[in-house]
Amino acid sequence: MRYLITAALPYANGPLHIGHIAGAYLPADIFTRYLRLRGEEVVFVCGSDEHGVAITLRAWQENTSPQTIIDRYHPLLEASLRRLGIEMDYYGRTSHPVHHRIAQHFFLRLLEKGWLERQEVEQFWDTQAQTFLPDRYIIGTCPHCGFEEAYGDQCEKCGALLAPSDLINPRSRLTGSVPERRPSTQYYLRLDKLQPHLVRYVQQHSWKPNVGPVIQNWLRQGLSPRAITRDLSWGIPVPLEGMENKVLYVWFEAPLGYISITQLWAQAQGEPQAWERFWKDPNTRLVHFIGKDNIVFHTLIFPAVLMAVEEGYVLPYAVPAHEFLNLEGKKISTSRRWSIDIDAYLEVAPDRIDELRFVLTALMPQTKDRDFTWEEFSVRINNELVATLTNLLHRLLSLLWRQGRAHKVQPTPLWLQHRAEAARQIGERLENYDFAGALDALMELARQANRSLNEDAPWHQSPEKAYEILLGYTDLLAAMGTLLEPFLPTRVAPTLRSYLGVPLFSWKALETPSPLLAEITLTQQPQPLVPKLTEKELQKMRDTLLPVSSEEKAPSQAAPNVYISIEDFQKISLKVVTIRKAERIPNTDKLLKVLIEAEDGLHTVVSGIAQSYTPEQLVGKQAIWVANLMPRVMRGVRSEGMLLFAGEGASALVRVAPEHEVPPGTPVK
Ligand code: B3M
Ligand code: ZN
Repeated sequence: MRYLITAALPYANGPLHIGHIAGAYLPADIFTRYLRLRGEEVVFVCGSDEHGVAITLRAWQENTSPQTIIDRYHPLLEASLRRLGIEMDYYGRTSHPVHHRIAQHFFLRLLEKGWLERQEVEQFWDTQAQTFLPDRYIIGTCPHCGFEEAYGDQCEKCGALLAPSDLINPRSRLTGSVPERRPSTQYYLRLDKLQPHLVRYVQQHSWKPNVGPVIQNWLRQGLSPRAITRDLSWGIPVPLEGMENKVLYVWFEAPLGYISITQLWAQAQGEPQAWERFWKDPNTRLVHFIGKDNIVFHTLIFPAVLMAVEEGYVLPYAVPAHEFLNLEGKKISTSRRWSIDIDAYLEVAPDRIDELRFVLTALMPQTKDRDFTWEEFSVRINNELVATLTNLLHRLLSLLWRQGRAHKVQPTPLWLQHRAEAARQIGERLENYDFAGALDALMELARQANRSLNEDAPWHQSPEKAYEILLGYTDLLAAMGTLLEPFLPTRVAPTLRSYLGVPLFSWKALETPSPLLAEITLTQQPQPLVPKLTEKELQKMRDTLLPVSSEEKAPSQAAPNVYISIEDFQKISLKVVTIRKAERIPNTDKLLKVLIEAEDGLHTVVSGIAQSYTPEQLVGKQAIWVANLMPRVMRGVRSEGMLLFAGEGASALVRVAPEHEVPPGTPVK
């Protein structure tokens, strides 16, 4: 079989975080590596998504151009993916002329084939910023639940799908001004007419349990025509006269990036036509790794476009979408700074890349959201990766080293069966996109070996018998050099192979119960493959990578640098309070329960400051209190509002207080 593997094209407006890695890039990489070991023909493409409002907005906030933003992030994204061992054949970008050409060609072809329709619509115009506003950059009051900060496409409070014109008191997120309505012309893709073809396509494929229902839901509601042009200056120009200042909708053109990037790959291979083998031969399996928020675009809209152009393109064979990875119980959000960025991780722990891959595979949100905690990170590394797997390998390697360099490979028939069976099971699970399950099958093989080694107890045997026992595990050691490769390819698997002086074997050989080779020759004295993670190391990672206590981070609607109106600011009630009592909340390292006095009596606030202040240092002091924050329960304590501290990093916070004491409850304005 031939495979074209893709992973969602990251927006070139910021770094990737661990959720992106666990949700798309890591599974795509594991899958690709496995298929290569099977000897399949595979190409894995990815690249930067360089258009769309997220990038325009970022540029606006930083008072620079979209080009500056993408030129900064495009190389960074590729570099960090590569350092994580994500082995893409080509990392492209959607600002490339080849991509622009393909996207414009697709648009014209859809027009020619009658799948597009022109519509006059009313859109919101920001008079201060002199730009049309995308739906998401308009906020206002939700007509369903009264939430005052609902976005123009959806209310985050009640979940209702909205159009900007549904909002009461709409205003621009860019400038806070009241937008004007202006007529505009857009092209719509007739998804309604394509629906019957899509229904057939969807029936002919099998979908993961977390993907199928999402598709069915869209189809049940009935697809409606969808605008594929936008009034924006940044993007791929609509190739028609009279459509100046309009660009192709990013979700129309970005998936076409998979095609343009395959073309660029083919060119780089010196075989410019090779891309067609991957896109136009029905023997190719096109597999898209994405996050759950991208499902509709990959399972319905992109296939619709591919079929509608009638140019013989293959359609996605599988769309293994992942759910979300949360962080310490809360949704990851870069704008709210509740995130572990990959670049930051690579900086703090450059030698712990396979360890991160291991944990993210074990926690992969395959069918439901999962949660990453530092606690679990360290337990998975020390108690599983090290205790079960790499200690075993190190133990075997060291025992052998003591006996000399060259050793016969003399597996028992039983162990050949175990190894072949495990390889089959890992492969089967990977082919079903069950990455955590595959890793577990690998760990089960290690557990089995640990048990049997402890039963054999070579250390209690005569030297000859002990050595014979040891030789029984040499085939397993050699096999591990390949079995680990899809999961731990940046350091652990290659180091193991280099100690043993063995090559990568084919997966088929691993599935066959006969010895992989006749002899191994150790090359050097083995060191532990994965050093235990120390408390100190963990603490450093925690402090640098996630400095803000989760409890402190109440979701804020406005991203940093987005202007808010004076009316919005006036909604926040700030008061000076006096701290009357403070105590640590048991079993937490950051939280204090603080009793404060305001003009109306005492209130309790849970504050993530225990690494910067002891309770004694606070009692009797004054602080600034956000009084009207929605109360919430944390660790069983009801917290009213929030105390303000300056600084970054849980251990470097400084209390903010009035210059001299004022009566408790004095407002701050
Ligand atoms: N640029 C990334 C995202 O939605 C988006 C994926 C495009 S895949 C063609 O997070
Ligand atoms: Zn609502």
